[in-house]
Amino acid sequence: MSAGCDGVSDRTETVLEQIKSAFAVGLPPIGHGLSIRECPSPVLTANPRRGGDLRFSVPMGGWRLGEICHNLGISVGGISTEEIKAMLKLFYAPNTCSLASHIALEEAGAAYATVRVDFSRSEQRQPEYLAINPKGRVPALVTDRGILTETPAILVFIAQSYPEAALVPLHDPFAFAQAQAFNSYLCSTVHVAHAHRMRGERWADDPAAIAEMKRKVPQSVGAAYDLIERDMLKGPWVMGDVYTICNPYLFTMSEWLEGDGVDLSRLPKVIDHRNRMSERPAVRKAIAEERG
Ligand SMILES: N[C@@H](CCC(=O)N[C@@H](CS)C(=O)NCC(=O)O)C(=O)O
Repeated sequence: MSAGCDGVSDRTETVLEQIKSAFAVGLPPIGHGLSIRECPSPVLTANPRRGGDLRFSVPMGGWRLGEICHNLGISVGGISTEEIKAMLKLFYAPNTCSLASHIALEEAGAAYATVRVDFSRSEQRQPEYLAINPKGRVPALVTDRGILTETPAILVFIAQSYPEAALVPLHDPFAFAQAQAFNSYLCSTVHVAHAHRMRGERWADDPAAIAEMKRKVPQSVGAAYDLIERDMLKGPWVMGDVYTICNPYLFTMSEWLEGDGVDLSRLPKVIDHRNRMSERPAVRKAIAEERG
């Protein structure tokens, strides 16, 4: 979905005032068009649109922006309030697995909003977020039909919702299952092995046991990556020449390799894949937005 700048109504300032009071935050004046981006603190800023799709990224609870606009009966950036309400909203935290879904949304050309969940303030365990995802984890994707969790499911949802982006072999049951098998392995084996480094308290109370789980991570994550390197990553992309939803997911996990203490020299294909991924505009954009 894209919208020109011309559609911003005269009531934009009124709307921003409403948003300001709704979130008790300060807003600078805006130029043509409207783009509302997240700031590190709970402050909204409005910037001139850089063209392309409407994006807004706001603090926790800010995803109600669409509803506020709807209640005010206005359109933002030429996009109808119904469209804003229907817009996908990704709850994410920087440097986590939610990056895979963020990249996939970009690759798909989806209209979406992002909402940062601040782990440093344990927002993932607060009632406000647990109402969105009772698992207390990111990612969570709010759709017009309900909320989705679990990265492999979200990635397939994105791929099927935007078939023109061809992010999965939709009409080839075997190839589709291969993509699912790869992503399932990342979700159920690689990610879980990685989590033993910082989330050992999920599985044990004894500090010695937690320390032991942490100590094992270079070995367990390394073994999983040996398999990916040797048997699963076809190259140049995961499934060969065709770019699929497996790639943002592998890239996201591969970003953790150094932290997990895995020897990169034994993973030339994985590192080549990571480097190539990091050049893609969608990847750059998602990362810049999460770190910005
Ligand atoms: N199986 C889930 C795992 C989600 C998950 O564990 N996310 C981590 C970030 S990578 C999280 O939210 N951790 C927060 C916590 O453990 O408190 C998926 O693939 O989406």
